Amino acid sequence: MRPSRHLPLTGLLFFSLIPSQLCQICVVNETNFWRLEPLINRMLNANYPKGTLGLNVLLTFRLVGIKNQSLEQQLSQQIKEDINSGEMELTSGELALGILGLGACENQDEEFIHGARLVSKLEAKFQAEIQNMEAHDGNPLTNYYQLSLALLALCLFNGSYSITSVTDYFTPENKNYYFEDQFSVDTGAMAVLALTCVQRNTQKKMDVNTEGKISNYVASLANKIQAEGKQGLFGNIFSTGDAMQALFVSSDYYKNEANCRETLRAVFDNISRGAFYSPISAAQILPALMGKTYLDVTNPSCGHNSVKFNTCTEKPGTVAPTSAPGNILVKYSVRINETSHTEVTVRKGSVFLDVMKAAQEKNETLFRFTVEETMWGPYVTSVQGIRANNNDRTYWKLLSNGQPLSQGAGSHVVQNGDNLEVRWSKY
Ligand code: B12
Ligand SMILES: *[C@@H]1O[C@H](CO)[C@@H](O)[C@H](O)[C@H]1NC(C)=O
Ligand SMILES: *[C@@H]1O[C@H](CO)[C@@H](O)[C@H](O)[C@H]1NC(C)=O
Ligand SMILES: *[C@@H]1O[C@H](CO)[C@@H](O)[C@H](O)[C@H]1NC(C)=O
Ligand SMILES: *[C@@H]1O[C@H](CO)[C@@H](O)[C@H](O)[C@H]1NC(C)=O
Ligand SMILES: *[C@@H]1O[C@H](CO)[C@@H](O)[C@H](O)[C@H]1NC(C)=O
Ligand SMILES: CC(=O)N[C@H]1CO[C@H](CO)[C@@H](O)[C@@H]1O
Repeated sequence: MRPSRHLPLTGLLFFSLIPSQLCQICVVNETNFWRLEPLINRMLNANYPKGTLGLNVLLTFRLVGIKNQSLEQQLSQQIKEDINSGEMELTSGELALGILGLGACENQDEEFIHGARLVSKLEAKFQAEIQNMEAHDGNPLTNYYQLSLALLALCLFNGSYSITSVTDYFTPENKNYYFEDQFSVDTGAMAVLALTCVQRNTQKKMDVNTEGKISNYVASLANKIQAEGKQGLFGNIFSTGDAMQALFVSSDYYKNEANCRETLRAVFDNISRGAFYSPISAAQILPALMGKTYLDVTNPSCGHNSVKFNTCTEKPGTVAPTSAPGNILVKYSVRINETSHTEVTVRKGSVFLDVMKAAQEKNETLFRFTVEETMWGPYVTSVQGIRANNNDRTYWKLLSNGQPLSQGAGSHVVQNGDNLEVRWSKY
């Protein structure tokens, strides 16, 4: 764990070295690099029909230093075009991810960030989130995962943000860290990264009182993340990458080698079972496994690595169900105040969304629905014409046999006899 080059230890340099040294705690070693190849191949072989769908992937490729010029260029080109066309309004989190990805590890896209005034646009979006909270009972336009991404990008790219807003809105008790009273590990982790950046930002002078507050927030959120730990995972497998990053920068947890081994074992196990099938899930876990955090995006060490991966670039089969012969019968219901039931027959290997489509064909009035394409796949936005709304914290919750799904409608494979449900809910 020695610094790679001997440079004079000026005060400033010393400061910038501390964080990166703290990060080199729990990293996959050379013997195990092959285990990460499925993650990289998922990202390489996916399609990114919209710029926003590749945001996390661009950031991850640059941050961990996987060099693939053609994909990198395609992804960065797409996001730039999306931004220039102005056709669709980016959310705060999308723009923040765009800035982090475009600006990661000092590359030519930095000119675009300045030219298109992306940082001041993000300042406005951060403000708009806060205004929405003031107007709508403390509910942001999007969510605290995105608010945290926005704060992080502003902090790393010299944007301005008000310290008072930070201390007012990021208190660990804020309801936006919780969904249905359950602490959201992903959300808390992103906030820890953002608040840690704010803490370390020497540009912004803070009084002792404010400094103390922010370090209390960080410590408390890190504790909440650790409290959600089980068998090395935090929250679930899909939040563990973000949680690892947060713990790298905010706690001693991974200084204990046993903790590191336990997490890596669980993650390797999940990789080998194909759990990180979607490129976004691969993109969210890979940085932590290579000892990187989003705070490293502006570090001189960003993108440096000596790893040679064996990548394979053949297109995988379609994500659609393997056309196994035979049909299965499942129950499906839509629960609002009353419940509408039906039974549908779908092909073996079908996903939740196929069931929704089959039900819709049976009775359009009861079972019509809409989805929106997101990085995680199709997000169910309305059923029976009733739309999810962030101002009211309403959403369509997906369940199977009474249990909430840990994947979306486009990914969750259904089994014969399942009792599937979409439930009008409040988070
Ligand atoms: C905020 C959030 C929510 C909010 C979204 C509304 C809001 N106020 O923003 C609420 C609480 C409603 C929610 C619901 C669900 N969520 Co959610 N959510 C998140 C979270 C914390 C941040 C998403 C975000 O803003 N990302 C940043 C922006 C820039 O990216 P984005 O893709 O454009 O964001 C949009 C989509 O992610 C979408 N969205 C949110 N959750 C999900 C889940 C799925 C499967 C899809 C397709 C889309 C989607 O909402 C975002 C805002 O519009 C992520 C954590 C993470 N690691 O990403 C989990 C996460 C994406 N959610 C997850 C899940 C499982 C769900 C549910 C399926 C749970 C359920 N059983 O019903 C439902 C979605 C059901 C549906 N209607 O299709 C999982 C997905 C895992 C996977 N492999 O698919 C994640 C990763 C959490 C986790 N660690 O398990 N979610
Ligand atoms: C790499 O890590 C594994 C466990 O994660 C360990 O068993 C092995 O000894 C390590 N190898 C080297 C070369 O450090
Ligand atoms: C980069 O990725 C593309 C697919 O996205 C692939 O066709 C190409 O061969 C890759 N190049 C290298 C050098 O791995
Ligand atoms: C932020 O500002 C500082 C000081 O002006 C400068 O050294 C640094 O390069 C800037 N960072 C970015 C990402 O623009
Ligand atoms: C459900 O019932 C409550 C109380 O009767 C009513 O206020 C609400 O509007 C109903 N919700 C829907 C979506 O119909
Ligand atoms: C759909 O369900 C409604 C309510 O139960 C019923 O009135 C209608 O006839 C059904 N339509 C079809 C096409 O079955
Ligand atoms: C989908 C999947 O493989 N999940 C597994 C991830 O690892 C944990 C701990 O090893 C298992 O409990 C999950 O079943």
